Amino acid sequence: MTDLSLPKDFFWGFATASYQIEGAAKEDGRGPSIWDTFSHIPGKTADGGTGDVACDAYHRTNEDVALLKSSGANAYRFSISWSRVIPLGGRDDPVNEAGIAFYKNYVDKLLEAGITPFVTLFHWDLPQALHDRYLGMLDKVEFAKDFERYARLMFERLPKVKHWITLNEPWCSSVLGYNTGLFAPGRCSDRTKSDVGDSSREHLIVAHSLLLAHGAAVKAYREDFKPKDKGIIGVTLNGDWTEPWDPADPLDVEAAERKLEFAISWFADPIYFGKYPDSMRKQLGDRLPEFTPEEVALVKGSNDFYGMNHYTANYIKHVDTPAAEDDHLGNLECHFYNKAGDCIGPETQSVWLRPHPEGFRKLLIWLSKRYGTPTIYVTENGTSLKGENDLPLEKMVNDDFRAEYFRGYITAMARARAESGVDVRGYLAWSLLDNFEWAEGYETRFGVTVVDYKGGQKRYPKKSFKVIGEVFNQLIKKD
Ligand code: PNW
Repeated sequence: MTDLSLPKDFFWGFATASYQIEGAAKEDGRGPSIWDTFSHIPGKTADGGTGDVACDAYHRTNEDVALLKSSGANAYRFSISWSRVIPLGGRDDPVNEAGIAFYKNYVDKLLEAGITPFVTLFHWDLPQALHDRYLGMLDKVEFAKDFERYARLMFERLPKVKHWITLNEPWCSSVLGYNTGLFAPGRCSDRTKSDVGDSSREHLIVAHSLLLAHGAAVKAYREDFKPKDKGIIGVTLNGDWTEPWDPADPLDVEAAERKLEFAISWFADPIYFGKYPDSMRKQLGDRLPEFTPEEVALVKGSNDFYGMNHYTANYIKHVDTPAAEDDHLGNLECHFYNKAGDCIGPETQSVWLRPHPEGFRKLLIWLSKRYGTPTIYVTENGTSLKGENDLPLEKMVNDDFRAEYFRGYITAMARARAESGVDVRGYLAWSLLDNFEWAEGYETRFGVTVVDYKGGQKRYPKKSFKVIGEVFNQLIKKD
């Protein structure tokens, strides 16, 4: 048996995001984000849910830090609401000191509790004013400048933060926001869903802008803050593992690899190699933007670490017809069953998510090989549970399915590290709390803690909350 132990300085804990937990949407000068607007449009979220109140985390700093501390975690990932600190978002717009004070206090309280903050600057909640002003991420020049100014403000005001994440899952901002239209701002070519948008192009433009904004923020940090503050900065990318539907069919094998490139390398190749993957150029032609030499200089080499969000896996089947103009997958089909009839994993509450821990191990190795053994922080991993929201509270806390998910996934990660030399140094489970699950509203829960939305937002740790701590306690070396 290989020794699966993790080093003493391994970070583990939980993750959240501002719009999903904070609430206090109009308090202390916060301006609206595109998610405030979108979630208030009838029909855009499953249960009509919005982030107006969410988990009321804005008013519960002490309670939530105490909860974290009781878990034994030594790290916590949260995101900053851009429109809480710069209500109109832009580089010449006023700063909201009350918003800054909230995050400053959060960081101080975490550090006092011995918990290292991992701070995300942009977890999808673009200030609405920037969307109104110049269509937000569709304008690469304006967006990158405004993002850089916002990033600088946070670097300057939160010097105790040593782990910065520029963007969360730019794939989701791009594809779900501008191609399928399922997420804010909901733009797409389907005129029954949106009056505006072009699903064949806009997501590609948005992705390019996000990469430039990431590059600009990293450059600013490295030049003007890193020398004195000594922190590190990187981007967080999502990506599911893929297996060929028919492993004997070279076209399925190729399609499985292509799916990884369309989802992950779309962002990671520019960051590590300075160009988009060939498979994307081949399918998308000149709809895929080109990097100018100045842009390459900004984006290439802009990761101190790779932030990895990972949840699930799919079987991939190639298709013989030419790609549709609005295709974002790489002209292929995703399946839960393969040719032999094997199922990738059991159902959850999320249509896109089925547990398959072996895929986590394989993807860690794939990333490590392709990108030259980067330092990896797993910035999200977790699951929903089929029907969890319909259970009474006493049953909701017994989330054995989720506890097993975490056991399987954490062990798979430890194996990738021990057996294959993957340089993974931290793991943050999604999520500390049940929260606003975007288009799924409050019907889908991802928390290791029940939030009793109807009972004064009280928190009740689930079994998985404890199990994650036990697993890391066993794995992390004591001396
Ligand atoms: C991530 N998909 O989102 C986000 O970073 C979190 O904010 C979110 O709550 C969590 O995963 C659980 O969903 C995703 O449709 C949302 O493939 C949707 C997808 C992937 C990731």
